[in-house]
Amino acid sequence: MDTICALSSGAPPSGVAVIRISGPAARDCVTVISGEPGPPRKAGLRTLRDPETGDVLDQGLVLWLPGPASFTGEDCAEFHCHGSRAVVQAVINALTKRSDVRLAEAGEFSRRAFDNGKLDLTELEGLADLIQAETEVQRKQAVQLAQGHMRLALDLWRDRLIDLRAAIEARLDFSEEDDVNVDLPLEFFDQVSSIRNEVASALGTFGVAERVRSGLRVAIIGAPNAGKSTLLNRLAKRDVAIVTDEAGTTRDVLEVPMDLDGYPVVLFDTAGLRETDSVVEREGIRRARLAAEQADLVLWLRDGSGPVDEPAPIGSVPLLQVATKCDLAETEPSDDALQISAKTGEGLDELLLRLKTAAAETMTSDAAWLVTRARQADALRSVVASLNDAADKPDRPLEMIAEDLRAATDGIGRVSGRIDVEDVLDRLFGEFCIGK
Ligand SMILES: Nc1nc2c(ncn2[C@@H]2O[C@H](COP(=O)(O)OP(=O)(O)OP(=O)(O)O)[C@@H](O)[C@H]2O)c(=O)[nH]1
Ligand SMILES: [Mg+2]
Repeated sequence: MDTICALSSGAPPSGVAVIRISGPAARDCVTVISGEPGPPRKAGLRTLRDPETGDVLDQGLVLWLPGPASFTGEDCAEFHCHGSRAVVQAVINALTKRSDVRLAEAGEFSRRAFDNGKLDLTELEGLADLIQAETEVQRKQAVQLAQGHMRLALDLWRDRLIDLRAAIEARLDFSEEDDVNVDLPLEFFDQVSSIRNEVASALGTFGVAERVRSGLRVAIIGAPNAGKSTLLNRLAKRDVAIVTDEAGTTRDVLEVPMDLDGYPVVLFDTAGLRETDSVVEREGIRRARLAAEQADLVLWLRDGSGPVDEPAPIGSVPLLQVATKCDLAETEPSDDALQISAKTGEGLDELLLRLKTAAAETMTSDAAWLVTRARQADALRSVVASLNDAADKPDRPLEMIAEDLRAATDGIGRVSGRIDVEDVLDRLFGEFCIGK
């Protein structure tokens, strides 16, 4: 097994850089670069030297993290040195000059942790999400997963299923002896249904988790010149979209992620809806409609200084009516649209509050953990289907019920990564950065 190393902290230059090593040569690497390792898991200030020339490379903290009590389960070490390109390069060069050490691939440390049974697949997925988390709600969801809340539930379900299978096996063995009653007790089927219900209720959290990962999708829709792009720029606090007083300025759908008090929200600015002969604008309008249909919420904007135009409903997507340019309006509006002015800022706090409330409604769950990925949901659905058969068709041969329970256990195993995972792993580790 190769020893791997990588820069695990962010791109240089940075105050401090963390270079990570994992594998059988980790201890020797520490020894030749910074002297005999100190006590495990205690940082020591050392001079780092080129093992061949003895040149001083830098001074920094060295951590010796012997396996199996390490992240990967192998012998590991970390150099915390100054975060310049040159220092990082020099230390990495000193390591990879050895024939038994090479640069790690993306996610390779995590892959070793998985291979050594340190983490299951759901914990890895939690880690991947944690590294990519941009808002507080995303962080919380990822931490639950990374800390093994789902793993624990899966392990318990699996244990219970194995007990139930054992109960059948015992009866199958006895059934050759005629005087033994081989019927399963009612309690057996109660157990099966109760596991099925727990898995089904966990599956119900998938919608929430999906929103947390992708953010609440809010499409800004309305007639040309309603002030859509101006609002987007104001909320994004950047000049993202071109604003002019020409009708039909925006053509492409522009996407801006926002963090609303921890809730992830993605705003979509779109082309103004109208009849037009321009081929480009028509394509823009087609995309605007699509963005509206795929949104969780549509902000229907109209120029509040002009007459009221009724919004066209967009499928079943909830709609919030917004009257813009209220700084120009001379009379009170005749409908109950939310009054805003991107120019003076009036009404924007209220708008943000409504967006946050909508996000909170779709992203709040009482569950201890959430099903966060389609992969997990697919496997859990197959578990529910197998348990449905086992619970609802008790009058079948014991072998068939045993087979349903085996399929359910396999489904659980697919979620936690005990079986059938090579393709999933390759995709997942691609999401990690090098050094994790
Ligand atoms: N006074 C005032 N003018 C505004 C306000 N919001 C937008 N405008 C002006 O309205 C005009 C159109 O604004 P845009 O943001 O480009 O409108 P849009 O809805 O994106 O238009 P299209 O991209 O063409 O569909 C610009 O001249 C803006 O400066 C506002 O709150 N107050
Ligand atoms: Mg625009």
